[in-house]
Order: sequence, then C-alpha cells, then structure tokens
Amino acid sequence: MRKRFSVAVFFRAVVLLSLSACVSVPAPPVQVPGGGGGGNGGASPSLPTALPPLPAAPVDAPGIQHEQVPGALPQNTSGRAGDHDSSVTANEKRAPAGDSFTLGRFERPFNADPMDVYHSYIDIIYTVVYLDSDWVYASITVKDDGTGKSLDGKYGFEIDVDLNGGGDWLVFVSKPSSTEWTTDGVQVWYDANNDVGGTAKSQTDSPPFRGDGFEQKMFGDGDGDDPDLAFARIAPDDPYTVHLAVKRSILRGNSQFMVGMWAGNALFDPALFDHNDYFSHDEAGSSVVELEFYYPAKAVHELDNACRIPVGFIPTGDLPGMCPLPSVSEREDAPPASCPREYLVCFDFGSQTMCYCNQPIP
Ligand SMILES: [Ca+2]
Ligand SMILES: [Ca+2]
Ligand SMILES: [Ca+2]
Ligand SMILES: [Ca+2]
Repeated sequence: MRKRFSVAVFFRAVVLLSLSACVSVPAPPVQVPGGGGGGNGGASPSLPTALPPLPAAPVDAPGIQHEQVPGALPQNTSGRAGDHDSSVTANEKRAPAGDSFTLGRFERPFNADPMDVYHSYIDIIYTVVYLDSDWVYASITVKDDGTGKSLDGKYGFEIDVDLNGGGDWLVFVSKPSSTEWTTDGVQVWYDANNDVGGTAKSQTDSPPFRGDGFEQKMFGDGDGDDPDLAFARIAPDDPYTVHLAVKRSILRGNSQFMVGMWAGNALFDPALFDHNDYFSHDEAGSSVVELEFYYPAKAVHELDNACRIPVGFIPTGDLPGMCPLPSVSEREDAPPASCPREYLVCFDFGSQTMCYCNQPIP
C-alpha cells in the first residue's frame, strides 16, 4: 500500500494552514478565579488549568487531505482492448465501424446530424485495465490528431461486478488537466436498483425502457464517505491518455468483473445509461452509413465506448457487452506485431495472455 500526499493537495494544505495561521483567533479571556481579589488574601491569581475547547472545524472545509493516493500503474496489465479510429473516415462524416446501437457499442466522436465535426479528444483508440491490491486502474487513450487539443470531455469506465452485462459502477473524470493524481472532477456513481441495462442487458430493450441509470452519487471531487475513493490524472508520459483509479473495496470482495471504457461530452451522463434503452434507435441514429435508415448520428452523439474487458477470469463464452472472444485459430499468446493498436484485444490472466486482432474485414 502506498501512502503519500499528492503534491497539489500538499501545497493546498500548506496554503490553508498558512492562511489559518494568519487569521487571528481571539484568545479566550483569561478568567482570574476569584477575580477582584480579596478571597485569597492577595495571593497571585492562578491560571485555569484547562483552556476552553477549540471551535469545531468547519464541515465544508475546502482542503481535503488524502490518506491514500494511487501511485505508478502496475507493471502487468489485466486486459487491453483497442477501439476504432474514427479519424480515418471523419472527412466522410461517418465512423469506419464499431457502432452497433442494438449491442450497446458506440463509435460516435462526432456532432449530431450532419456529423461534420469530428472530436478527436473523445475518440477512444486504446484502453487498458490494471489491478493491484488496493486499486482498479483504467487507462484510456484517445486520438492524437496532431492539433494539440486538450482533454475537454468526460472519460471513465463502467464496472460490471455480477457479470450480467449491466454496469454496476460508473467512475469518470470531467476535463482532466493535471498529471498528478487528483480527485478534482472525479465522480463515482452506483446503480443501486440494478436497472442499468434494463431487461436485455447490453442490448436494446423491447419495448423501450427508461430507468434511472446510475442513480446514487457516491463520490464527487473528493466529497463522499471516503475522500480517497477515486482519482484521475493525465498520463505523465502521454497527453492523450487519461488514467483513473478507484478503490477495489467497491467490488466488495469480487475478484471477477468486467470493465468497459467510455468517453464523451453531454451524453456521458450517469442518468442515461444504457443509452440504447433510454433512446430508441430512430432517435439515436447511427454513425455508420451502412445503416441507411438510421444514419447519421442524432440524439446519441459525441460518445464513444470500447468493448468490455474481462478481469480475473477466463471467459468460456461471450458475455453481454464483452469484447468478442477470438476463435481458436485467431488466438495468439503474444500481441500480434502486425495488428494496429486500435484493433488489438488482449485478455491477460496472470501468466497467460490471449490476444487477437479485432480488425474489421474490409
Ligand atoms: Ca467505440
Ligand atoms: Ca473510437
Ligand atoms: Ca437493455
Ligand atoms: Ca438505477
């Protein structure tokens, strides 16, 4: 377990301490017992042995002191999943592939109809899950299109703890700006009534189903029962990668779960999950021109996700929302060198790795 203060938080604490030292607190008046003399024959007045208690600290103290902060990402990954690079077809106002509304897969880093603005900063290219004894880490790399755009979207991940295809937890950060771990802009939400995904988990419900999504906010900007529940940062070595970390304690002892990454703007909203239940396909549209009756993207836009990575178990069959399992002939133990990163999918199980190239057939 690594305990340290983040530098930013440390300096904030120092500033607050300095400020509080500068604010003069009126000293309690020293009461002289038997004031007025006379009662003790003129002996020197004795000071009270105990000072009055200090006023209680304000409840909404602005400086949050963190006890436990994530450190470096673990050496070993628990799983990796690439995602489609929409920049390659952005000029044609369409996604190359990877968008399937009925299966809950989105590839829409574009504005709504007419899809003439491509947002590289929410186009997921590569995702990685890590695990150590204290934290679940997620790493999300978005497209670097060479324009130097900052990470102005929301970035996060769902955890499906009971492996039924419906997310149970949602962890995300809005507009990360620091390469130090911070709770600024970080939120954690929980689906307490288990209605994310509706009846047909991961798939479109019929008839349509509008639940309340992730309805319990468990954490926001360091505010919650545990002020150290979740952190985020921009990767120190890559301005287009976001790191998130949430405490493993939220898994309540579960060692098998699935993680799916998301990036987006306004549509990345805890109340809208799952989007393919909340919206109809007609309302949502589609980003792939092959679906001519639904193209272009409409109500559901500026949103991207990657397939879910199984963590802690070797899947024996396709689970809802999970990255498709490779056929035996597709499997390689090591990542195939010829595979572009946006198509690489690897499941890592301790010493065993199963990789394949999820490249669409042209
Ligand atoms: Ca996608
Ligand atoms: Ca993408
Ligand atoms: Ca559903
Ligand atoms: Ca719910």
